[in-house]
Amino acid sequence: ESVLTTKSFGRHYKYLESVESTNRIGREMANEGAPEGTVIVAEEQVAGRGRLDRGWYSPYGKGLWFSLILRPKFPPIEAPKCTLMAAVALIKAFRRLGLQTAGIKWPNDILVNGRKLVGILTEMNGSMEEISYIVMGIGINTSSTLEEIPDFLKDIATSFAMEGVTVDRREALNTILEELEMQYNKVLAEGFNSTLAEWKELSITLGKDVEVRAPGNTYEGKAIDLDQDGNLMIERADGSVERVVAGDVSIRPA
Ligand code: BT5
Repeated sequence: ESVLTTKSFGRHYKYLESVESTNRIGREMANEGAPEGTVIVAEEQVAGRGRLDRGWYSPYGKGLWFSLILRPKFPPIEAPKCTLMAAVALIKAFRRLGLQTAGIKWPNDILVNGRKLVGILTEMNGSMEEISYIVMGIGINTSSTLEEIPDFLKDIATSFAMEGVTVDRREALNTILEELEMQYNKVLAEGFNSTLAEWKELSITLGKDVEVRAPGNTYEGKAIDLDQDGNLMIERADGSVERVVAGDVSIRPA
């Protein structure tokens, strides 16, 4: 059974066989006035993107590669927390789909046993005062097998299939859109506090010794908390606390 039960998310829907990047189509559609909740899904992305000009491997039919347009009224400074919100909603959806072991690595990865199942790319357009739109891109590996994925991903990526869980992509997308819509409505009604609390519960980064690679600065420390803006707080050996606004964090083996 896969009947869409959302009110807004996925009600405007564009399905494409092959695109450069669904986020790119999302930005174009948003610029042309596409409403909140618009979803763009592709079977394949030939130039799927991650953060910082990195690529996102998106082979035909092997994953859910999609983007969601949001038009929230909250201030632009809140926008980065949409990535954290999405990660929480995705974990809840995955549990409903039979995958119980996924956790969140700050800021935008969902991992299973240390391997990346999901990447999230949140892009915003607007001014300092007002968000015009957010395009939230989500890539989920569903049926890729270890044999199929390229060598550079063999040690770092996983999929539902590789974790022994079979998913129907249509049902999975419906479940995900339901959870995303519920989480988003909660944020709109109550703000981000309870979502950030849920994020902390589902995080695999907090409490760990990590290496931080921020622009122009690499250091080690312990991830001790998430602040109100969604930044990761790192305690260094000398007791000082750093806030990571943007960057990559790798969890050091214990
Ligand atoms: C991300 O970037 O994780 C964000 C990925 C967002 C993808 C979605 S798909 C729909 C929408 N349209 C797009 O064009 N993008 C979004 P980042 O944290 O920079 O991680 C990128 C790194 O993840 C790469 O450098 C690889 O190491 C790894 N990677 C690439 N493809 C992968 C895959 N399919 N599965 C797991 N890891 C992957």
